[in-house]
Amino acid sequence: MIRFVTGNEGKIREARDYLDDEVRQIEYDYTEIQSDDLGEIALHGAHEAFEETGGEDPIVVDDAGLFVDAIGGFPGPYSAYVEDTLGVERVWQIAEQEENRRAHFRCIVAYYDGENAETFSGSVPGTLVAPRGDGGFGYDPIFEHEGNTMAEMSTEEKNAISHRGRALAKFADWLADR
Ligand code: ITT
Repeated sequence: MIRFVTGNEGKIREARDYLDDEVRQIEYDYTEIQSDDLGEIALHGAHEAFEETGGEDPIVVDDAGLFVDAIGGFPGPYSAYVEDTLGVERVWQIAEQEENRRAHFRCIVAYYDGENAETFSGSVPGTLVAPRGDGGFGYDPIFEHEGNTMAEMSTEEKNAISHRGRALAKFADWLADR
């Protein structure tokens, strides 16, 4: 069993769709250290959650972000804060002013079981567009990849191409080899 630390049900849905192991959601508000490096943030969170929650099953923390090329990778590691404050629609309005609307999502899955610490990363390129679709979560409605926004994809379709899907695939391979 894997304990997946997140308040975001969308992440759990995608992880369950991908992993053979049982995925249990735990809500633990780990300290998000300030860093430009998603891996560092996620690993720190995984260690803290493992130490503080007292369980024995391995912990996974997933840290993700949207990086918009024309504005220096913003909002990047601050994506959750920007979603809460500006909102997804306003991020689109900022991108709309730019000729270059390329962006990518990145995801780091950090694993810690009390002994082994590992990170797995995934990224996906796309283009920002006016919001379309009502699946997925977060920035999915404004992120288009090969003609569809991620909010227009099923969980399975999104996992097949997404940053999280790619990170989870590496994680699943690593788990299977242990
Ligand atoms: P936890 O920290 O509790 O896991 P969160 O939603 O805050 O949940 P992140 O900090 O990793 O998770 O997410 C950063 C932001 O990026 C947040 O606004 C998410 O909605 C968004 N995000 C993450 N993964 C995404 C995805 O697959 N599609 C669209 N937006 C995503």
